[in-house]
Amino acid sequence: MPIETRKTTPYSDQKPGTSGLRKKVKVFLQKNYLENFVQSVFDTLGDTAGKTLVLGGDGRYLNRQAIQTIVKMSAANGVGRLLIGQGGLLSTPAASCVIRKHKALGGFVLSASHNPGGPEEDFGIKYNVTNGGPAPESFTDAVFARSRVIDQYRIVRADDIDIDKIGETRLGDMTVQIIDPVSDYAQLMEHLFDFSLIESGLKSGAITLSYDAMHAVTGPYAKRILEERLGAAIGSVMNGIPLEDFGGGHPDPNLTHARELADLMFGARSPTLGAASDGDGDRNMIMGSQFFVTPSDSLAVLAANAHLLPGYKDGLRGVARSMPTSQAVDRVAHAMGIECYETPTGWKFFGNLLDARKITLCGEESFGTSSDHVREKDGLWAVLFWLNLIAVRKQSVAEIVREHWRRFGRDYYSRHDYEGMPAEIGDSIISRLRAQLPGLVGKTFGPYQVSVADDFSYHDPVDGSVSEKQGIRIIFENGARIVFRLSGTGTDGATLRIYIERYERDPAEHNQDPQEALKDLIELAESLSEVKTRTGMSGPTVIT
Ligand code: VG1
Ligand code: CO
Repeated sequence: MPIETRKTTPYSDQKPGTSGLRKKVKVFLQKNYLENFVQSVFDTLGDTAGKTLVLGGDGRYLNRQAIQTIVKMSAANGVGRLLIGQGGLLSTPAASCVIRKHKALGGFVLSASHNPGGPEEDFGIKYNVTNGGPAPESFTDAVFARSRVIDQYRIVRADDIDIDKIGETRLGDMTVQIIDPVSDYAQLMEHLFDFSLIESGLKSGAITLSYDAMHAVTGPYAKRILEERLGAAIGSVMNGIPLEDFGGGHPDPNLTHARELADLMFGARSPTLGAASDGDGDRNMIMGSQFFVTPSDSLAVLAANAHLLPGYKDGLRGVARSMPTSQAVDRVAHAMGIECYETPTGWKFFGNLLDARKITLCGEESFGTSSDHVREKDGLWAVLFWLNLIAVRKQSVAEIVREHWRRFGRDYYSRHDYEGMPAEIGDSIISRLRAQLPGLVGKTFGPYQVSVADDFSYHDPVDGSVSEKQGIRIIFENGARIVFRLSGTGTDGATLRIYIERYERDPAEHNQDPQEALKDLIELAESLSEVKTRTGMSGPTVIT
């Protein structure tokens, strides 16, 4: 099989963001754009001779084509064995599971996650390392540095391989195994949760379920696990066929983009549990009948109840949340006497804590929760967790959350996104806020006195690495917070994210609309950042 070394010229914009390299499809279609990035990963990895890699994606436009390119480049770079999800599909958590289970060196996950797909939309690629998790910053920085000087890549000249038929083939010296994308993952789930209890709840009709796969990768996983294995009624999985353009929508599970599910859950005949996942299956939205669970609350509830589930019966070692995630889980950790770590946004920061066995559960406000079973956030896992919890506690979602608030207090929380502003304006808002920080401490705004104002920097307790400028925090004496940061996953201009939270201990005050409960803090955040005047936008584009 002829291996070709082809000349190329570098691009200057291949810096991975919060989660891999995400760009418009048109950018990826530029000559050698994908090849440069993939070769930069191989060059960073060094010796891959005889090693196993995992490959799959969320099925979006360009997925199949990119897989063929990576297959041929893997063969040319000496990879020993490639495990590919049938049809080129692997959800992000399933890829993590497969890397771990088959002791692979790592893997490529092709996804732009919750961003829309199609010829005019987004594509993405990320590399996951041996622990199954996203490559740490030291690795992605090295890949970026390499991509800026790369002048050649290696590829074999060969026909495309058949990625739709399960089985083993060879490409030169490399073994290619097309695997069932669901089975390893499904087995792992069965091990963590009480499947027979969930099954009897679903089969008896005591628990009903609607799961929106949003035409993205989790369709086959959800059908196999929820409907076929656990006996949820056929049709419980909505939009279960992965489409290259996700049916034209944003595969982003929130009340704005998962409208169909939200309407159902707030409607008259709502099921016990409503849930949705994103493009690559690592996010989850949880709803009960007439009830929305904020991701930060979901993490706290899972932490408080984990011991009730088979996979976590021995309790939790510790927990972690990303900095902008609400402090609800901190209260649970405190009550349980375990450590709660605060990391920057992005799953890659949890990897070290999980590997060092400092934490068992972790999560982000952006609809991401998971545990030490993989090294990614895991959408369906969270759904199964809630199903198991409902089956054990025999209570509704709303009852479980309200009881949690009574015990721990409620952390009112909301995130306001201002999407699609020019990058310079986004940068100027942040730098202006940063400049204001030293003068803010001690200042009073209505009932709020600033006690801390800084730009979050994280000192990894495991490897000692430091990540700076991870978000502007304004923390008040009473624990309320406003956080500002720019998105690192968008592909259109800049997105400013404003995170607002306030704690309420008094159960009599637990039934407010978060937008009302946080009104004064929201106004303060808008005036401190001048977001409306500087962008000309009348309000956020998405509120979660
Ligand atoms: C967003 C979320 C972050 C999440 C990341 C990847 O990043 O805020 O919490 O880890 O997406 O999620 P940013 O930089 O745009 O705020 V996924 O499901 O898109 O891989
Ligand atoms: Co995702």
